[in-house]
This record gives sequence, structure tokens and C-alpha cells, in this order.
Amino acid sequence: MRQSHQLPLLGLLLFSLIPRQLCEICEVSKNDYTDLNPLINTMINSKYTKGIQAANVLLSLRLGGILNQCQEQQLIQQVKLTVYYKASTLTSGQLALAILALGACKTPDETSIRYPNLVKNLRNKFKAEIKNMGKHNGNPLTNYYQLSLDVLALCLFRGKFSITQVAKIFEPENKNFYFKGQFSVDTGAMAVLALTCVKNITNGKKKTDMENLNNINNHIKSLIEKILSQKKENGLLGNIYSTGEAMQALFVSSDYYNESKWDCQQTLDTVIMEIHKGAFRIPTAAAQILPALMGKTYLNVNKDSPCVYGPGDFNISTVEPITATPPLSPSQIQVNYSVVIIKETHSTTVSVANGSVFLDVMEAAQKENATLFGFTVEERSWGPYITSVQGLTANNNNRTFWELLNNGQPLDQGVGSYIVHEGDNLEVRWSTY
Ligand code: CBY
Repeated sequence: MRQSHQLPLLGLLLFSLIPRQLCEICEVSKNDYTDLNPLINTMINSKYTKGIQAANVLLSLRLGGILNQCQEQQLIQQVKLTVYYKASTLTSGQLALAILALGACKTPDETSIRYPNLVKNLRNKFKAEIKNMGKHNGNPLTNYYQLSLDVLALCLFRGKFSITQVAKIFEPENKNFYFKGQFSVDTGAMAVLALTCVKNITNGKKKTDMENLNNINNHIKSLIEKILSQKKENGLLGNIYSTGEAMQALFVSSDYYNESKWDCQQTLDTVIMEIHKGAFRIPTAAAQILPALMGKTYLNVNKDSPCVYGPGDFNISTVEPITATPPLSPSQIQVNYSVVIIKETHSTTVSVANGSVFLDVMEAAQKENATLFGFTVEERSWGPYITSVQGLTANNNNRTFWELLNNGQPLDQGVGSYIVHEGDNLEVRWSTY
């Protein structure tokens, strides 16, 4: 009799302990939400949220519960257009991101989204990634960041995939977690989110499931260790652009590391400082950092839970928009620019307006000599990406790319956002990752 009274109590006690153990989250307090305005502004007011960029933005703003229904509908429309009309040209990760964004939550009028079709399409794109790995020395069509997005979306939207295969692919020593020998925190973080989802839907009843679960647990543990080993003195994880997703990975896996290993508040403070310095001017950059700052992760995506609408704590219309480039000053600056292909270097000095970006320098050089400095560029979610120089094209099948450097150091921004300075020694170098 006594025991039967105690049991529910014990259950209640255990239940109240579980959520805290599973998820250790530090977030910006409601009183400080104005710190987030520059991010929200960049995402909402940007005229440049084209195509799949809109998916990044929609996912982020929905997780944060920031949009009103009208803004949400506009973004949904944009993502749907991209998905339905460009489905065949989307990469696997782009489609996965669109599915996560469209299904982040349930709208009151639940406009028809054909999830099963989208998920089937994703499954085929994921299969094509794996097939490519078989044919091209373990190199996927895209990269492991996108394969992680694929698994995450397939897992959250009940798509079919083999858990054994996932456990095998995401072995933390796999070369695809590294670029130029350096662990990619962005990639590792996305893989942790994907593996955590897979872990949560797998019950360990069958023997193979037990084995898979064991492997997945080990992978998560090792990936978390690698992420934490990239922690900088100021609390950033990797660099400023990987920190948001790394925070999400650490939120969902607090059971895998000791509390003393990460001072979340310090990371948060550094990120807030960087927001005010204007580090997140690209909509995708803003979109990737926001969820973590509001204590959310991509695992909060749930197509059956009602959407939350704002603006509650935000007053979007009254905040000044961030200008994409600093005020133009008429003065010209000189920079050095080289194209390096193995041992062959072609250099020039060009004069560009103060405040110009790397791409402006490349264009000026191209005008001067199209044979030596001619290039092609493609719009990606982080802005322009250099695909070829002198007719030599980057190729994922052999891990080649055009690397950007200044004074011999790789840049952590792309050609559309790195602002050049007088005397810079800019370089595009034919490299392998
Ligand atoms: N997203 C993706 O598919 C990209 C995944 C990603 C890991 C990404 C960083 C992280 C993210 N959060 O999105 C990534 N980069 C990859 C995979 C790659 C490789 C692309 C080829 C492939 N296999 O898919 C590659 C070649 C290694 C690469 N990135 C190159 C570059 C350089 C681009 C130069 C060029 N040719 O234009 C560059 C500029 C590094 C350099 N010095 O040359 C670069 N990347 C940078 C700086 C970045 C960061 C962008 C930061 C910014 N402010 O612009 C990045 C966020 C990102 C985008 N790369 Co890559 C990493 C970081 O600094 N934290 C999914 C899709 C749906 O959107």
C-alpha cells in the first residue's frame, strides 16, 4: 500500500529531473531581446533573401516565434516557389533545409504542404550523395554539412533511411569532417544534431539497434569533444560563423560533456558583442546564429506543434536597418592581387574605392586582363562563391576549390563580404580541402 503511494511520487521526481539533465541551455533574457534586433532586421528587411536563403531565414524566425502571420506567409511562398519549381536543381541540403523551414511548425490554416513527396525527393537526393561517395573515393556530391541536414530532415519528417548506414557514414574520423586537416565545427555541429535525432527515434529492442545506438552515442561524444577542442579564449566555438550551430549541438548533448568544459554565458556575451560590431550582415549568418541565442535548436522543428507569432518582444519597424556596406568614401586604395596555381603566380596591383570587397578587386583585375584574371562566380546562401579562375573549375569529386587568402592567411569570409584594406595582399589559390 505504502509502496504504491510512493511510486507516482518517485515517477514525478524523476520526470522533473529529466528535462534539465537532457538540455542545458543559456539564452538571451527577454529584457535583452533588443540586442537581437540587428539580426532580425537583417533577415526581415533584406531584399536579398533570394531562393533557398529564404529557407534559412524562415526556419530561424519561426523557431524564434518572431514573424507575424503576414511575413510568415510571404516567406513560405518564396520557399515553396523554390522547392516546387527548382526541385531538380536543388542540392540535397538545400531541399532538407526547405523541408525543415516549411515544417518548422503548424500554421493555423495549415496550407497544404506535400511533405511525403518532398521527403521522398530528399531520400533520393541523399541516396545520390551516398552513391557518389562510392564512385569518387568517399567524396559526396556536396559535403557532410549537407548530408547531416539530410539525415536531420529525414529523421524529423519520418523519411526512410538506414540507421546502420548513418552510424557508418558519420564516423568522426571520416575525412569529410575536415577541411585542410582542420575539424569543421559547422559540420560536426550539424552532424551532432542529426545523430541526436536518430538516437531519439531508435529504440534499442533489436540487437542491431543496440549496436547502432552504441556507435551513435560514441560518435556524438567524440564530435562534441572535437567541437569543444575548437573553443577559443573568448568563448567562440570554431569561428563566429560556426558558433551558433555549435551552441545548438552543445545544448542537445549536455549529457556528453562536463559542465565545467563550457561557459555558455561567455560564448553568449562574445556573440552579442559581435552582433553590435555588425558581424552578421548576411541573412544566412543572422539566421544561423539566432535560434541558439533564443535557446532553440533545429530539433525543436515539429510540423504538428502550433506556430508562435510575434512581434511580441520585438518592435521591428523602429530599428534602423544595418547597411550592407560602410558609407562610401570617395578615396581610392591600392591592393595587391594574385592568382596562384600550384607553382605559377600571376600578380597585379589594382586601385579600388575605399570600402570595396574582395569581389570588386577580382573584377578590376579581370577588366585589366581577362586571360589571367578571368573568373566565374555562383550565388550561394552565404553570398558569391568563386567556382573557376582562368577556366580552372573547382570540383567536389576531387576536393578542389579556390581558396581565399590575405597575407598568406585563409579568410573567414567570402568574396562578397570581405572588405579590403590599403596594402592587402589578396590571393585566390587553387587548393584541395
Ligand atoms: N551549406 C554548405 O553546403 C556549406 C557548408 C560549410 C561547412 C559552411 C562553410 C558552413 C555553414 N554554416 O554553412 C562549408 N563552408 C563548406 C562545405 C565549404 C566547402 C564547399 C565545397 C563542398 N564540398 O561543398 C569548401 C570548398 C571547403 C568551402 N566551404 C570553401 C570556402 C571558401 C570559399 C572560397 C570561394 N571559392 O569562394 C571560404 C571563403 C574559405 C576560404 N578562405 O577560402 C569559405 N568556404 C568560408 C569563409 C565559409 C564560411 C562563410 C563565412 C562568411 N561570413 O561568409 C562558413 C560559414 C562556410 C559557408 N564557408 Co565554406 C564556414 C565558417 O567560417 N564558419 C548548406 C547549404 C544548404 O547552404
